[in-house]
Amino acid sequence: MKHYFNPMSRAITTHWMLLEADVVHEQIVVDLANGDTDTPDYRAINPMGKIPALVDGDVVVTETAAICAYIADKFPEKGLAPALGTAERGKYYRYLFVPGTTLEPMFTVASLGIQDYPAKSAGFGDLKRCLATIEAMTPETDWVLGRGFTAADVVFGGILDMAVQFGWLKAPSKRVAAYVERIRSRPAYQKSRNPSLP
Ligand SMILES: N[C@@H](CCC(=O)N[C@@H](CS)C(=O)NCC(=O)O)C(=O)O
Repeated sequence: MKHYFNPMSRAITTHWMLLEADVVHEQIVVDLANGDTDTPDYRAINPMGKIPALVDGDVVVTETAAICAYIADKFPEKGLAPALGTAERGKYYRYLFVPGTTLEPMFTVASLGIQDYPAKSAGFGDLKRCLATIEAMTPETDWVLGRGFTAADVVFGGILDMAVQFGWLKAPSKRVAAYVERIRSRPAYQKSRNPSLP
């Protein structure tokens, strides 16, 4: 399995997921500044020219959340995804999709100071509703699906971690701050940030 990665990119989230699942993989470090993703070979993997990307034999997966979901499903014995067809699976999908479709675009628009846009037709709505969604979806204790940590925590917790780190969330509530702390205390998270850890 090849993981196209750079430590200063969203690929830290997929790397963290690979470590949570304890998956042996080939880490291919991509230099974005050097145009490594501007080549025909890389564009054949991801026409967007973006990382992360995962190549597993003939299977190509791009998009952070899709890669995390793919890894969780490929290694069901790791218990990082609820079973197909369960109520938990529905909830799991919400946590996988809301970061990339809604929270991230909102944080981008907000950090650029853009206010004059049609919030009712823009899929990400407005900042007030996104902040209310974060608050409502953040678990008071443990993980988003209850006691068991899943790929949904990597994706949802990953975006909240970045939002706190980069100041997109200006005043995280106690609940959000505590969840981010739980995320950051995971050994796989720490190893993804500090590869010299055992
Ligand atoms: N929606 C994508 C976004 C990926 C993305 O924007 N990656 C950035 C690095 S964090 C990138 O590769 N940028 C290089 C470019 O756009 O040329 C995902 O979640 O994986």
